[in-house]
Amino acid sequence: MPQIRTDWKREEVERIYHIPLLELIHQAATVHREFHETGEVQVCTLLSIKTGACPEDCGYCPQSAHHNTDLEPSRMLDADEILTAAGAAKASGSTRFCMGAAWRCARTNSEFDHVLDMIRGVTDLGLEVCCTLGMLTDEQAGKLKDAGLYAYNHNLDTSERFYNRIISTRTYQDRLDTLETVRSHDISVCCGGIVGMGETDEDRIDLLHTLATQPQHPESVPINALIAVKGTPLEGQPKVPSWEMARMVAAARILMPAAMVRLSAGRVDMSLEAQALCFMAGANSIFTGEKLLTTANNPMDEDQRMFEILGLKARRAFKDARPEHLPEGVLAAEAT
Ligand code: SAM
Ligand code: DTB
Ligand code: SF4
Repeated sequence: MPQIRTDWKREEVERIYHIPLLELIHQAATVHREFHETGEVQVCTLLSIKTGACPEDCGYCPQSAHHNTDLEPSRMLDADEILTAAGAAKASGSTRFCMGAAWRCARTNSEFDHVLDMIRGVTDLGLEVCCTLGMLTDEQAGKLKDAGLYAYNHNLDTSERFYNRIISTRTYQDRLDTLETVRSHDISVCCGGIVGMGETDEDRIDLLHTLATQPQHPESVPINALIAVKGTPLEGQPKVPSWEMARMVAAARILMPAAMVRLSAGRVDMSLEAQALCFMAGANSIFTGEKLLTTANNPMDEDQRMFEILGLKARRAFKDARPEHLPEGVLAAEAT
C-alpha cells in the first residue's frame, strides 16, 4: 500500500499531473482500490442558508455583491426551512448536509447562534454536518465544534499566484489561516478548488501541491468545474472539458489517497460516461439534490439511474471518521 505523504515535491506533482490520461487514471484507480471500497460514493447535499450580497469579490461567485447577477439575495433561512431540507436530503439518501452562508467571515451574533442551533438539529438527524461560512476566528471555530460540527468547507480555489487575479478582498494566507484554525479544533477539513477560471496547468499543479503538502491532507477535496454565471467577471469562460476534470481528480487521488475526492460543481454538464471516468479516476463523493448553492444540479432521478447503471452504492455517515472529529453522542462504533 502506498504511504500517505505530505512531503510531495513540486516536480513530483508536476510529473504525476502530466502522465498520459489513461495511464494516470489506471494508477489513480489502483490507489483508490487500496484505500477505499470500489463503487462506494459519499452522497452530500448543499443548502444555501443565507444567499447573496456577499462583501467579497470572488470573480467566480454569483453571490458577490460586486457583481450584477440575476440572483435575489435572501435573509437567513429559519429553523423549519433548514431542518425540512435536511430531512428531505436524508430521505433521498444523503449522508452529509452542508450549510453555506454568503459571508466574508462569520460574525458572533444571533445569526451565528442560529447556525449553532442548526448544527445541533441536523446532527440529531444522523447526518454529517458541514458548514461553509467564510473566515473564522478561533473562538467561533470552538463554538462550531462544541455544537457538533463535523466538517468545515473552505476552498483554496487555485494557486496562490492566480488567486489575486480572481479575488482582491482577501489573501491566500487568510484562507490558510482559517484552515489551520479549523484543524486545530478537530473539525474535519474540506478544501479543494475550481478549474476553468483561466488558470494554467502550472496553477492547477500548484493548487494540488499546496493541498497535498498541508500538515494533514484535507479529509475531503472538492474539485469544482467553474459554473460561468452571467453577470460575473468569469461569465465568458469556456466549459471545462471532462477529461481535464478526470485528470484533476486522478492527480488528487494519487497525492491524497485517503481523502474523499468530490466531483463537485460542473457535474451538471457532464455525461454519465464522463462522470464514470471520474469515478474510475478516484472520485468518491458527489453533491445531489436539485441545487448546489444557487445553481442547478443534476436531476435526482438521473443520479439514481447513474447509481444503478454504474453499480454505485452510498457510503454510510461517519464511516472511517477519526474519533476526535465525531460529534458528542455519535459513537465511534457507528463510524467504522
Ligand atoms: N462564503 C464562503 C466561502 O467563500 O468560503 C462559503 C460559500 S462559497 C460559495 C463556497 C465555494 O463554492 C467557493 O469557495 C468556491 O470554490 C465554490 N464556488 C462558488 N461559486 C462557484 C462557481 N460559479 N463555480 C464553481 N464553484 C463555485
Ligand atoms: C464546494 O467546493 N463546492 C460547493 C461547496 N463546496 C460549498 C459549492 C459550489 C457552488 C457552485 C455555485 C453555486 O451553486 O452557487
Ligand atoms: Fe462570498 Fe464565498 Fe461567494 Fe466569495 S465565494 S463571494 S466569500 S459567498
